[in-house]
Amino acid sequence: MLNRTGNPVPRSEFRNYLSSGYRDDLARDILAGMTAEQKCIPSRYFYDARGSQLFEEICRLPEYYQTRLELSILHGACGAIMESFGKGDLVELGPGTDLKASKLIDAAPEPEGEGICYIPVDVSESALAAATEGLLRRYPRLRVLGIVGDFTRDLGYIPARGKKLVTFFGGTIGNFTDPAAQRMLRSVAGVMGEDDRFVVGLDMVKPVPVLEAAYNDAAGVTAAFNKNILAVVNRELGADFDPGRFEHRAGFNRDEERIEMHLVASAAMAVGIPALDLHVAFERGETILTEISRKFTRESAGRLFSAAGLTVERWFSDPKEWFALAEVSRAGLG
Ligand code: AVI
Repeated sequence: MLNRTGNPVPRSEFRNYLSSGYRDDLARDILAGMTAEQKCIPSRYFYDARGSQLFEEICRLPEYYQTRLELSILHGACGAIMESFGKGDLVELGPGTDLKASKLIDAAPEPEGEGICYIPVDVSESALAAATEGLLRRYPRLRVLGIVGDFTRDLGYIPARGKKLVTFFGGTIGNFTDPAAQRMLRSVAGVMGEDDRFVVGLDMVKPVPVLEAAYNDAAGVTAAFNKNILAVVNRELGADFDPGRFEHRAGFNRDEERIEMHLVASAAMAVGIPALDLHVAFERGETILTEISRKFTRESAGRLFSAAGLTVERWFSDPKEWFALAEVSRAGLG
């Protein structure tokens, strides 16, 4: 394709909208989290280079059914999803690998990515590059607009034009508290038009032993992933957490329908965080909450969506309904 001056239009472009620094956010969150009654560290800080590598390992674990199930559900659903989408902007919030986007692009009515602009949104430019390189090679007509930004606050930068299919895979919506999930879903609803669709991956409520095994794998990868968050705080804020003196604990909270992941102090200790001029005292057995992972039913997910102005149009799931993709539209338009 040529532009007005006769030069070829580049097929990919990246725009960086990251505003505040990662370290400033971390400092603010650690100060709040270490002075709260239930100490906590937000789960977004798991994903430094080592944490992202450990998470990829988790996705391949026999106990961690989610990634495989979601992919097989998408395999069965992509034809129907792409038939109604046709072409336009394919927005992926927090892309991991290029696997899911390529399933969708393969199922598009037109070949080679014709008519599709893939718009991945992620805080990591290298994650965006990894997610898009292979796609550009595989689909010679695909265009890419990478948005380097935080999908919890930067969705306003997604161009308002034509038709959109927004995807949020991996069950990550479950890592948000209800108010945070509401804010995020509302901001997605805010960029959707009448014919646009939003496909969200949801991990569903299932037998507790299956859920708990997925977060307590025999190889100890999830434990290493959990403890790595302390290494992140040490590196970025000069703290002296000793990961060896914390135990990994993950269990299902039936009332809240969520897995809660903690780091448990195995002895009383004091931890210094020089960048915050803070000393944190731990009693033996005291915990740091590092992650919640909510599990849904169709009813609880429907309530979450409708409170954010979204309506479920279709469900896709495996026969046991252990994982599901909800295809939602913006309610009340049209
Ligand atoms: C990214 N997220 C959906 C994962 C989950 O299952 O909540 C993160 C994870 N934590 C431990 N294992 C995987």
